Amino acid sequence: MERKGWRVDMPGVVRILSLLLVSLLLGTARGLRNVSQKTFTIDYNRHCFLKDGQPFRYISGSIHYFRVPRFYWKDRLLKMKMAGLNAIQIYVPWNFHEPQPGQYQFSEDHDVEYFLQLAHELGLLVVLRPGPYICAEWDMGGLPAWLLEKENIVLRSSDPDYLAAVDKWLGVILPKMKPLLYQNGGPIITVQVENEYGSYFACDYDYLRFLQTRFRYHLGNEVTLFTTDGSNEKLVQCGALQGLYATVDFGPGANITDAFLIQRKYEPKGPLINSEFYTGWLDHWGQPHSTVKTEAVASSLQEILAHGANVNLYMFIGGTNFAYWNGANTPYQPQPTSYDYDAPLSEAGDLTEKYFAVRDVIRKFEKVPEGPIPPSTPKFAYGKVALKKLKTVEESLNILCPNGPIKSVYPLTFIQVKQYFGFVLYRTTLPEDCSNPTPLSSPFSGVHDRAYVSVDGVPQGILDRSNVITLNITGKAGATLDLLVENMGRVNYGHFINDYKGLISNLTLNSTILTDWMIFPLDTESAVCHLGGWHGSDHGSRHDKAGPLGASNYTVPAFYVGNFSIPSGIPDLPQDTFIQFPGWTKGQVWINGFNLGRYWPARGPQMTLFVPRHILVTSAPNTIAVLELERAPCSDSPPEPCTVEFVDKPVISAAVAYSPLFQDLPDQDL
Ligand code: 6DJ
Repeated sequence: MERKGWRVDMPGVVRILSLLLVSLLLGTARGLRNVSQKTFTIDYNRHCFLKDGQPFRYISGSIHYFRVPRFYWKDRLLKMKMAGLNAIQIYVPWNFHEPQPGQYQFSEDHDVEYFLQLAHELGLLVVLRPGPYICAEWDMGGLPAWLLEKENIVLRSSDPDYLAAVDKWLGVILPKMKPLLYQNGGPIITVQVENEYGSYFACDYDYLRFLQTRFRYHLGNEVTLFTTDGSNEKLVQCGALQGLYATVDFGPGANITDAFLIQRKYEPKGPLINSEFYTGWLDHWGQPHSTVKTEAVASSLQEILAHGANVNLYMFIGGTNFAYWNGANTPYQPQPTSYDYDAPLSEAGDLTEKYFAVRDVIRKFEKVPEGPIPPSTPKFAYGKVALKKLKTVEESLNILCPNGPIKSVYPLTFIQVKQYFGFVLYRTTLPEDCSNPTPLSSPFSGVHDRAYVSVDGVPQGILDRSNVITLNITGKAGATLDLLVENMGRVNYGHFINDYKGLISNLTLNSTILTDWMIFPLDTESAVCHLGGWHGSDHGSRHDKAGPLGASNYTVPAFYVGNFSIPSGIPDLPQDTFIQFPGWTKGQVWINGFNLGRYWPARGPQMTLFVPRHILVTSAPNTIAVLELERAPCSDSPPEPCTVEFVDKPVISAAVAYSPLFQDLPDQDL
């Protein structure tokens, strides 16, 4: 065959073509090999996961990066690795990352991508649970409070307003997670959709289908999506969906065979998975600290692993509800600052006997890494620090609320004044003379959650969502009535997660509705960061006015400050520590502007708060600011100082004191 100027050499063509074919095949094979190096799938016949084509089971532990300071992320992850875990499980709390609509936080302690990168570098795989709802004893189960701006929104359902907000959020978080999927070279092996959805009243499959579609859209078709529900058929029924792999959760008390049989009803084939095996349990203020025996955890874990099941230990380290992040159960019972959970690693990251017992069980089934386990961090007792009264909340309104109050005939909720956490002060005047004790009431139990009441600066007592809806007050007509209302954490579980805060219904005085309110949303965070600017303080010179009979137990809410220096000449300081509040009642504490959380020794069981060393400085004195809401221990006569004390051991399981205000109500949802 000859064409003009172009001679075709047939054998040569064949050679070139065959070369091309070979390299094409090789290339494809190489490509395939690349893909096959990075796959994480389910083998339905062999009832297991396949990692890069090989049978695999995960033994993971829950850690909430939002409950551990970034400073300690690596230490905790390394300890998890050394326990023999091959994976970690995390939630992503939406409200932590989107505090205001469209305003995102992903840096510093919020840098979830960096956290996952650290896990990856340590060789830990990741089971990702991005919600949008997470439960987790976290404010509103991770849903942002601003969702409640649509008053009748049905959360966790296919309510269009809810879906629109979810869709936007998933469009932010899931694309960040996609490159971190296992098949894309990252650590994430599986992704959970929603969380224990079957426990929620709505049972809305359209909502689950919506989530499934959006997760697939953002993450692709390869990754295994799953659901988790309590090991009870009724629960799994509303939580599971075709196309999402159904898993169960249960603790050491459960019958393991029965629990996995529930999973098998929905997933006849594939890996057995307990997505939350409880190493401990959550706490509430006013109830004894929860513990689960090490032996029970160890023997049950042993049995789960002997079943060949995959398991996640919830929690492996609980951590801390810093600032205002704790959630609550219903009937209203808020959770304390510590989320220790009686887990294998303590709140402060310390190794416990449970840690070693769990490790001993794991090593019967899998290889546990050799080498030293990072030791518990040293703790230091810095001792007592005297605090002085700086100003009452009322005296500090210009600093706490620089834009002034919002005026409204009837009270507005926190959401209506766009304050999501902390405190709002509600002020009006007494419309009638109350020289005799007169009932101030919230007939519909609309004080969410606790109001510290004063008249002309004289403490009157407390109104409380769960227990006290009426309080007798005294004062003259025209006197200033103040209610400092504390949001003690939004309900995170059950039907009633639409938890509005503040005065959510009218107050009456002697059956007359109180009107004409001035509402001060308080910016505690910037105020305590600028304590230097609190001029004109009388530094405790002012005597507290006495309250009416029965109210003398209270002082008006006030800020107290003090400072302490890290001793010199002692190596390796500053170290972690715990702050305790002898004689104090209830409040909030900051060190160097870092909000450590709520203290409530008058109720218990938590008596000390964890103070991680990275917030302490050696170059200058450390500033402690305390907002005491009920009664501080100091007084002029007899002279009694206000001191806090730094100790080197946590106390989170003290006997609980049931205040006379507080009755233990039967559990509704738990
Ligand atoms: O998924 C939930 C976790 O985030 C499961 N769970 C844990 C965490 O909240 S209470 C403690 C709970 N579920 C409520 C059902 C209680 C019987």
